[in-house]
Amino acid sequence: MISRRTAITGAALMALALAVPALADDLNLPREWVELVAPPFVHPHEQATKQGPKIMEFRLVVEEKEMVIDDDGTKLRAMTFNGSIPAPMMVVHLGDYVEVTLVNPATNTMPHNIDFHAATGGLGGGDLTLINPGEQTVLRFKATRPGVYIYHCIPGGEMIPWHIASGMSGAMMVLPRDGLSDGDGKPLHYDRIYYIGEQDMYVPRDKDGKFKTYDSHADAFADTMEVMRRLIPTHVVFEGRAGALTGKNAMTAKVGETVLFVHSQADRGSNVHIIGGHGDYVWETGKFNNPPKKDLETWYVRGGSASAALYKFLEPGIYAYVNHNMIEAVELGATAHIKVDGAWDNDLMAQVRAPGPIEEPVAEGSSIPPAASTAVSEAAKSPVQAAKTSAPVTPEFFHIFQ
Ligand SMILES: [Cu+2]
Repeated sequence: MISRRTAITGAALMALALAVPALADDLNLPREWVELVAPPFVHPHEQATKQGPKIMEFRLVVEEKEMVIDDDGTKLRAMTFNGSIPAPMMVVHLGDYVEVTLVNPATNTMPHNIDFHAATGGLGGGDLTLINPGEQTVLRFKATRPGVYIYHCIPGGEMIPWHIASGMSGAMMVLPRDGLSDGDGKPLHYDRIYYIGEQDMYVPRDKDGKFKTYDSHADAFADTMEVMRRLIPTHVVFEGRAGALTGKNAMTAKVGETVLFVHSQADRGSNVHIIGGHGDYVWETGKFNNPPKKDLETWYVRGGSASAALYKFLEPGIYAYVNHNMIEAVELGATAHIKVDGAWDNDLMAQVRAPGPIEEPVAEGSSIPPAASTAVSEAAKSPVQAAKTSAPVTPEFFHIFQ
């Protein structure tokens, strides 16, 4: 298996030797330097643009380091672009040129490179960007297909799955120049955007079942590969750590705001679901030349891809954003929260009756005893009171999803 994979990469490198791409000519286009930000946030960008194509400049610095991935202090020998898991999201427009400077500082121990799924040719740039510690390289490619795409390290052989599972993936969004649309010509806009990168992780345990720590990446390699080959993750997390987007780190929004959620998974598929919410418009495969699906409850993010989902929040509260494989959500870490402020809409949901003792139905055709009718209207007030104070309602599921 491993030698075959290596052979695949080797064959690609050999083919490349026969067709070496020329060094880039200068393009007579304006340049824009983009300062990347750590997920779940995304750098400022225009949704639709009247400007012509540009050269969009980005810088990614590889960091090999140890990172804590849960509240128990479990440590991963992580590898990252720009220090975060997932790597930062980049946004460009169709027809722009993406120019990425990839830096591998001398303090690192391994070669790294980058494969952009949005790019065409040369292993997505992997063949042109493999650099040793102490080197840097610059890759340019044209963004020719609109959509959300992942990018990841692809250094060859079993280094590929190891580097990816250690954190080396991120996302790029190529927006249509006139912005998103519903597929029937209606423009779609978002008030906020969040990028959620999901990653399965495989931390070795000692003979007592405790997670092991290692002095170096090299020390961790053999044990980690052994756990990875069994395909049973010890962690499935958003933003590199269980709880990275919960509690005080929850994503935020307001009632009436439309939020674009970009979700990537470089390895395994994921079943994205917002508990109590929906996807109004979902590009499940992430490609904007396909019309979005409407009113989805859950959408599938294929391993090695990203999806984009647009949702307008209609009720306040704490929403759980999960991988709806609930084993992965609750036991392995794939849960985030979205704290939504605003007024409660009693028409969309109300508690008709607060929990109480079971009573025998007395009135024919009704399960509610007439004597309880006053209690019913009293109970129904609780969401209304929340609306009056504009305090965020905390639905029951939030307590369930601690
Ligand atoms: Cu790498």
